Amino acid sequence: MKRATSIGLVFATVVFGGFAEAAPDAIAPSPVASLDSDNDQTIDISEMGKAASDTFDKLDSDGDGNVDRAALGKRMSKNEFKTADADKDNVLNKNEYFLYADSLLRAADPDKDGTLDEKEFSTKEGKKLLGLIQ
Ligand SMILES: [Ca+2]
Ligand SMILES: [Ca+2]
Ligand SMILES: [Ca+2]
Ligand SMILES: [Ca+2]
Repeated sequence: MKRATSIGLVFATVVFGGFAEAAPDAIAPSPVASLDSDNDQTIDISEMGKAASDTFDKLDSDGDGNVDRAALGKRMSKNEFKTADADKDNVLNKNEYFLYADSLLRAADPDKDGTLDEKEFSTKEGKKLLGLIQ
């Protein structure tokens, strides 16, 4: 996994080399980088939770602490919404939203180290999680 990551980085550096010279901070734009506030190349639960919380607040435009399925749009299918809506009141509160994101994080984390790297984010669950929290 480490090997694959460094090959990916080399590739990205070559591809984005031109940009990197102009803007050193913008090397290899990736979904992980945009969420990785401590820059360890992985997303842990607190970074995920922060992104989920920000996104939830954005979706909850009336600020009542709930989002309905329409507000989530393509982020969740009908069945996923049902699964996430633990108390079956047809809206998700932040806790339900977070727990669902957490279940995706765990599903996308086969090595169970509690963090997702770039490769884990490219799995089906990882992509779903990214779509949900961004
Ligand atoms: Ca991190
Ligand atoms: Ca609301
Ligand atoms: Ca609910
Ligand atoms: Ca992992």
